[in-house]
Formats: sequence, C-alpha cells, structure tokens
Amino acid sequence: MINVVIDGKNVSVPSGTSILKAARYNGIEIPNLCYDPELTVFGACRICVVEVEGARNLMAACCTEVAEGMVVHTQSASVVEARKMIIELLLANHPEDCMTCQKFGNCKLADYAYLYGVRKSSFAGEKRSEPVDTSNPCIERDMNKCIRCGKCVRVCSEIQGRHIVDFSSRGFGTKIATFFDMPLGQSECVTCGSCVAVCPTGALTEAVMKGQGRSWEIKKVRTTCPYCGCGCNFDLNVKDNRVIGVTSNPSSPVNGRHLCVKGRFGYDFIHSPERLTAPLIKENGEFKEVSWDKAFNYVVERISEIRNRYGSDSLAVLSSARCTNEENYLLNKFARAVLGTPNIDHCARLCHASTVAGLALAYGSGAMTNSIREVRDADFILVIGSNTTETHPIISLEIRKALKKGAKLAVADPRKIELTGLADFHLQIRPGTNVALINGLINVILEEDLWDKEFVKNRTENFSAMQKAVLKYNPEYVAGITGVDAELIRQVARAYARAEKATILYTMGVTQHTSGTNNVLAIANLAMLCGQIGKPSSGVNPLRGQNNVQGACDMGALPNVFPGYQPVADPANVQKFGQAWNAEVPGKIGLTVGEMIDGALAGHIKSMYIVGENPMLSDPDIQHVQKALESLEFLVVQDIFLTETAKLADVVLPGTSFAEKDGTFTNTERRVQRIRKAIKPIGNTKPDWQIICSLAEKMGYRQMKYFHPSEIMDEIARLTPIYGGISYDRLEEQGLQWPCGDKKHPGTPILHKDKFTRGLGKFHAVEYHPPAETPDNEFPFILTTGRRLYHYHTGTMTRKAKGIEAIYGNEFLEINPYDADKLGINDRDTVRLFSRRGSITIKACVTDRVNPGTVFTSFHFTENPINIVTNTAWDPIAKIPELKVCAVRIEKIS
Ligand SMILES: Nc1nc2c(c(=O)[nH]1)N[C@H]1C(S)=C(S)[C@@H](COP(=O)(O)OP(=O)(O)OC[C@H]3O[C@@H](n4cnc5c(=O)[nH]c(N)nc54)[C@H](O)[C@@H]3O)O[C@H]1N2
Ligand SMILES: Nc1nc2c(c(=O)[nH]1)N[C@H]1C(S)=C(S)[C@@H](COP(=O)(O)OP(=O)(O)OC[C@H]3O[C@@H](n4cnc5c(=O)[nH]c(N)nc54)[C@H](O)[C@@H]3O)O[C@H]1N2
Ligand code: SF4
Ligand code: SF4
Ligand code: SF4
Ligand code: FES
Ligand SMILES: [Mo]
Repeated sequence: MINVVIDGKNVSVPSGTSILKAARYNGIEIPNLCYDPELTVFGACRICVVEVEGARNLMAACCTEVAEGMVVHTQSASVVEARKMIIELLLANHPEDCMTCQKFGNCKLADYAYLYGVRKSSFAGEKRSEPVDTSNPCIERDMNKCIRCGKCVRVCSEIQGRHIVDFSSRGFGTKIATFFDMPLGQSECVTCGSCVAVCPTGALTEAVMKGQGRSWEIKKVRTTCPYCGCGCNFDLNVKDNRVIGVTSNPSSPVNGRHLCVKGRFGYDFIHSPERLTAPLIKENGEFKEVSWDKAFNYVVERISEIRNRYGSDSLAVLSSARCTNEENYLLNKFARAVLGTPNIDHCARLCHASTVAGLALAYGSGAMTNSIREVRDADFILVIGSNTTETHPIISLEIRKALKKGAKLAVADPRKIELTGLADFHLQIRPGTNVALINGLINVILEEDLWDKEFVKNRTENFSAMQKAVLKYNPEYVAGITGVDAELIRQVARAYARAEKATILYTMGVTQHTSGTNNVLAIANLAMLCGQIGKPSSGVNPLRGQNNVQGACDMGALPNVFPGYQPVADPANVQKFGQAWNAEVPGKIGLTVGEMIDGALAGHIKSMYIVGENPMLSDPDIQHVQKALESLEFLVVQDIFLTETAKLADVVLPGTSFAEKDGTFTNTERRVQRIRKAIKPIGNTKPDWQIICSLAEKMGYRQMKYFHPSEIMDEIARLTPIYGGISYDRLEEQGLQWPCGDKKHPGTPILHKDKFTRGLGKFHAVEYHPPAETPDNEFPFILTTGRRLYHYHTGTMTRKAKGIEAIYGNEFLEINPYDADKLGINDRDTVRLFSRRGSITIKACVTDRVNPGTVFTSFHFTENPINIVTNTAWDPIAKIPELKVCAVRIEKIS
C-alpha cells in the first residue's frame, strides 16, 4: 500500500493506482473527459491535472501513479487556472449550440464550463464545419462537437472488438472517422451504441431521441431487456407517459453500459400504432372491439362449456417466455388449478427442451452451470451451435475479453459466423452431426489419456458404459460423418482437456435436433470427463434464448413439472400444490407444444389459450399448425399485437408490454431481475397477470387475488425451494441467482460445486443418429435456420422499430457460390425453396458463409415464413422439433 495526501486527507491505496482513482476511492472527484474506468488510459484531454508538491509541472491525474509520500492538491489555484484554460480551448472550436443540443444536461463539457465559470472562450478558435452524419438511422454523429477524447475509438475496439472508428488526419484536422471516412451507416458498425454511451459531449447521440425531450424532463426507469436471455438492464427514458428512448446504466450487473442494437434501439414497438388496445371478439370472421367484461365473460362461458362437454384434458395452455415469472406462475396455476388441465407448455419446447431434459439426467439441473462474467477468465472456450455475437451479443463481449487475455477459442458451426473469424479452431460440422463430433473429442481424450481420473472417480457414475460407446468414434471415423478434419478434432480435444478452465457455450445448433437430448448428454459427458465443471470459468453453459425462458421453465410452464422442477409424477408434489392452491390438480404429465398441435388436429384438444407466443410463424410446418388451430372449437390469444396466430383466434386479449408492468425476468445465468412499470398501460390493455387473475376469478376461483406482482413472488418463494429466498426488496440492484433457498442466501453463481444436484454426475452412452431428413435427389440441400442480430423471432417487436427496420429490412437465403452457380442463381435473385411440407419465396444471398450443400435463413420475416418448410420430426425424449435440419430443393424464379 502507498500512503499519499490528497487535499489534506491521508489516504492509502495499492501501488500502481492512479491519482484519479486514489482520489475517487476517497470521495474526491477529479474532472475528467478522456478517462474511462473500463478503457485503457489515454491521457489526452489534460482536464484532470492536479498539483503534486515538488513536481515542476501539473500532472494528469488519470495517468500518473501515486508514489509514497506524495502530496496532491486537486483544487489549487494553478490547477483551476489550467482547467479553465483547457475548457476555453475546447470551447474555442465548439459550436456552442447548447440550447438545442440533445446532450445538454448530460454533457460533461457543459458541466465543467459551468463548474469553472467559463462563459465564453477568449480564444478566437476556428469552428469546424463537418456535415452531421445521419446515415445510421439510430446514431447521429456531429463531429463539430467532438473533443477528440477518443473514448468512442477505445470502446469500439477494446470492448466491442470492432474498430469501426479511429483517429484520422493530423493537427487541427484530426478527427474521428470511420474507415475511409465513409458515413457510419455504410460501415460495418453493428449499432450497439456503446460509443454513444461513453461520449462525454453531444458529438454522438441517439438520433431517435432527438427533439423528444430535454434531459431534466426525462424520468429514467431501470428495467430488464425484453429480448434475449442475456438479461441486460437499462433505463427507459420516459416523458409524458411515453418511452422516448433507452440509455444504458453502468450499474447493470450483466452488461454495464453496453447493450446490443435491439436493447438500445428496439423499443419503438411500445408505442406502435399497431399495438392492440382493446379486447377483440371474432364475429362472422371479423374482429370487433369489446369491453373487458364482455371478453372475460365470453371466454369463461366458452371454456366452461368445452370443459363440461369434453373434460379438462381437452384444454391446453401455451405460456410465454416473454412474460414475467409472476405471469408464468399464474398461468401454471390457472391451467392446473383452475382449468384442471395438465397441458401447459411454452416455447422452451422449441428451444432448450433438450437441455432441460439432458442436463437433468446428467447433472440433476438443466440450467447454465456458471455465470456470464466468468467467461472472461476461461482459458479455453468451446462454442457449439451458438452464433453468440448475433444472438447473445453481451456474452460475446465476454468471449472477446477472454481472447484478449490469451484464451483459445474453438467454434463448432456449419457456417462461417463472426466468431469463427476470431477462433483458433473452426469445426465446420455438417448440420446434425454433433454427437459424432463430441464422441470423437471424448475418444481422443481417452485414447491420449488426458482425462481427469480423480474427478471421474469421485464425482461421477456410469463411466464405463460411456467409455465403451465412444470406442468406435475415432477421429477418422468422425471426420467421415461430420466433415471435420481428423487432426482438427485431435487438436481441439487436447486443448479442451489440457486447459485449466475450459467452458462450453452452446445453443440451438445443439438442441434443435431429433438428437437434441443426446447432443446435450454428449456435452455433459465431455465436461465431466475432463473435470471442467463445478469450478469458476468452466462448466456446461446452455445460453438460454428468450428474456425469460429460464424463468418460464422455473415457474413450471412445462407439462411435467410444477414450479422449481418439482415433478408432477411425484404424488407428494401433487398434494403440496393441491393444498397450496386449494384445488384438485392433475397428477399426470401433460402434452408438449407439438403434441397439443397434433392433438388439436386429432380432435382431442378442443380449446387453446395462447399467451405471448406466435406459433403461426415460429412452429415447424406452419400449414400443419394452421390446420390444427383452425380445427379448435375455441382459441384465445393474449398478445400485444395482432399476430399471425392472433388472427386465427376467436378472442384476442391485449396484454401490456414489459414497459407497462412490474415483475421479474430470470436471465440465462439464473439471475432473477426486476422489470419496472415505466408508463401507464397503452389504451385499454391490462398487464397479463391481471388478465389471468380476472379470468380465474370469473371462473369462480378464489385464490388468485393480488395487489401487486411482489405478492405473487412471495407465493412463488413459499412453494419453490430454488426461489425460496427471493423477494422484491432483495432484487433492487443486482438481482439474485437461484438456487437461493432462504432470505439470507446470497444466491448461487456456480452450480454443482462440491456435488452435482443429483448427487453423482451420470455419464450416458450416446450414439450418433443422422437427422430425420437427409438430402436426396429430390431435395438435395440441407436447410438450417436461425437468427440475425437485428431481429427477434417472429419480428412482432423488432420489425416495428424504425431504426432497426431501416438497417435490416429484408431477409435472404444464404447459399454457397458453388451451388448458386450450378443453379444459375445470382446474388439477390428470387428463389423458391421447397421441402416435403411446402414452399416459400426468398431472395438469395450468395456467400461462402455456408458450405456447398447447406443453405441458411431466419424465421424473422412474415414475408418469408421459413417454417412452412421446416420439419416437425422431434427428439424422442425432449420432443423438440428438428428446426436445424431439413431437406430442400431450390429453384430460381427471377
Ligand atoms: N438477434 C437475436 N438474438 C436472439 C434471438 C433472436 O431471435 N434474435 N432469439 C433468442 C433465442 S429464443 C434463442 S433460443 C437464441 C438462439 O441463439 P443461437 O442458437 O445462437 O441462434 P441460431 O441462429 O438459432 O443458431 C445458432 C447456430 O447454430 C448453427 N447450427 C446449425 N445446425 C448446427 C449443427 O448441427 N451443429 C452445430 N454445432 N451448429 C449448428 C447455425 O449455423 C447457427 O450459427 O437466441 C436468442 N437471441
Ligand atoms: N425455423 C426456426 N423456427 C424456430 C426457431 C429456429 O431456430 N428456427 N427457434 C425456436 C425458438 S428457440 C423459439 S424460443 C421460438 C420462439 O417462438 P415464439 O415465442 O412463438 O416467438 P416470438 O416472436 O418471441 O413470440 C412472442 C410473442 O409474444 C408477444 N409478446 C411480447 N411481450 C409480451 C407481453 O408482455 N405479453 C404478451 N401477452 N405478449 C407479449 C410478441 O408480440 C410475440 O407475438 O421460435 C422457434 N422457432
Ligand atoms: S455503435 Fe458500436 S460498433 Fe458502431 S461505432 Fe459505435 S461502438 Fe462501434
Ligand atoms: S465522438 Fe465523443 S467520444 Fe468520440 S472522441 Fe469525440 S467526444 Fe470523444
Ligand atoms: S444482448 Fe440481449 S438482453 Fe442485452 S440488449 Fe441485446 S437483446 Fe437485450
Ligand atoms: S481525463 Fe486525464 S487526461 Fe483526460
Ligand atoms: Mo429460443
């Protein structure tokens, strides 16, 4: 420790600390413009100067380390004089249009000018006259206001790893520019807005917020992002009951100030004119707006009638990973206690059902074993079937951090995704061959004796069955199946096994297969074999997709478990929930999403209540889904938009968006976080939890009355051991990671530390089976489907965000130049894509991102509904459909 005196105060800080930090730790704030605690020190602006006794010149506090006995003055006359001069110099070239500047009120330059009483610059500086760059619809760049602090340059390269902007030219002409000084909108910028978040002046601002409100008129409400499972927090900026923008908040536990384009610029949907504003009832094929009372009475009447006629099992509920924990809990209670049906499921079935099933078998708990922040300290990262930079952008920043520290990265993906460009190893696997690949890695590790015998002996069981099963998967055999070079398989196996801390991140490229559960079991085997689990920065990490899909599973929106994964098959649980809910709850396992759809077609499901899901675009074989939904006697859809699914409903109930309600979401690392009501419900909408409670009450059920979602959480905590210690007062700042058993429990960042949830970890012998459809003469290509950075699922929300839509407004089919050439297809030609189920048209994007024989597109665009084409064939255990592989034919249209 070093002892110094700052402004007469004795302070003691670790050696190597800068004067600025030493002062800050001790409550003394030194002005700064180019300094940022997250970025490398730049030392350019000099506003942080301080006087150090005995030194000849003033010193920049951000880049001068403390020395023993140093005496520092941060506010002496010479310091103040110097700072005034610096401010005057900065203002000399500044447009001084603070009156109309969007940043005013949050501008550090203006704040310091005020603080130091600099009214006007005494220098007759030359003003700049750069045109304002409005080419990016979300970010406005006015370089006339830039003070060249370089924070945007550093954040873009050091945190986002993108190097979009840099210093260019010299002298007075020095400026921040993109490559070749092109407009930002034409660069490779991903519109994350981190540069906007760090810019101290009005040089970079949110274009979308321009003219919407001054900083002091804006109320900031901290909440959790409604898109992906990263669980970023941010502040909704509210004026006059309108959300006018999003700004990041450094105290957010997962993301700090960083967000992706969806979180930062994807909020327009909240006030979209297309929002549902009143309940709708369909009469003679047309929707009519009705009162809530009328809608409730009609729903209750029809559902009761159907239940009386066909029994409770004829009813089915789809819950929503977009809705809160409280709402999912209530829907579960509504289904089981009020309707008396075991048929409740949700989109996790199309997503991580294989994980929930597979990891429960292997470890006893189907969630991410470690936390997001640990990824940065891993020394080996294996990413399988996850396009992390596009789908979990904030987690990809952690991967970048690890790589910077020297970690090695292996990516198993059939496509050249952005991560493969950063990877040391790209295992460009044939879609649907994961089990072979992972068994191959295990084969090498056993063969070369690189496994963790201690871990296997002490912590696991059933090793020999697994050992026997992988014998035949030698690298040459596996190369034949996967298309991955045998030597590459050896290298990756060695690197994983030898790493001190190796982590596996995986998602849909693993789970959405008829072999989904086996894929997960194989991954679980690999981690146990090498003892890469139960310790920091290692583990098996399924990155959960939706904002609250972890929570929806936790809340029992699944046909086989009550909240907290308490099996329905255990009579003690049936009794526990029956008693708590004061109702008879069914003690049998209900139907999955796919079984409900098939059940509707077969005629034994008569009515569905679908909350916050859009299966008419997101489920495989849409024509089959449509027939099924049309054959129902009664369909209720509760959404915030009139979706493709809602259009088929008999009654549409308008819920409120995340901005209009209180509640909690659980992110992928099991962190339960608050969402907070920022504005009043739009139109005549109601929060989903209130809608469910009202329906229950009208059905004559008396145990669903709450004034506030916090009371629902208290009930959840009472009945759900893993949420036992969770209550709203504990969630304010950082949330809590389950398991959290009681009020004193600090939450659990790492699972399976000393023992697995199920006791011993269990190895499973798994064999490779080819996908349900493989290419043949009639359908010679493999179609694999997935996501794009800019859009989210069926696009109901992101496609209403003007900025996002302006950047990415069309979808394409990725096809290799070799295949395109053979079929006479040029880039941007329209093609028709056929499978055994149906066909769609779409424009081609000729690219080597995909290998010959494979094509790729997303399911975001209703204009190109790819799920008309995809296959419903499902995994026998998890019943997840094979959305990642089906056989297709392609024809050029024009
Ligand atoms: N921007 C954006 N982000 C999202 C979402 C979104 O819609 N948009 N949705 C969220 C949700 S719910 C989810 S579940 C996640 C999904 O996140 P991801 O799983 O990362 O997304 P996908 O694009 O579905 O698929 C990932 C990758 O799997 C690869 N793949 C295909 N077949 C195989 C295979 O057989 N083996 C291997 N190893 N890889 C294969 C694909 O090439 C693709 O790059 O994203 C979440 N985040
Ligand atoms: N081809 C193909 N298909 C896929 C996939 C794939 O990779 N390929 N991935 C699958 C995966 S992983 C998933 S998770 C599913 C997702 O499938 P879905 O869940 O069906 O898709 P979303 O578009 O997210 O639908 C959510 C709906 O909730 C509504 N909503 C949003 N917020 C609220 C709210 O607060 N209250 C209410 N009531 N409604 C709200 C939205 O408007 C939207 O209509 O898609 C699956 N389908
Ligand atoms: S928005 Fe993100 S990617 Fe684009 S320049 Fe700024 S920091 Fe870089
Ligand atoms: S644009 Fe903003 S962050 Fe970038 S150098 Fe200029 S003032 Fe600094
Ligand atoms: S990374 Fe995910 S949670 Fe974070 S802002 Fe983007 S969509 Fe939202
Ligand atoms: S903050 Fe120290 S030189 Fe800029
Ligand atoms: Mo998902």
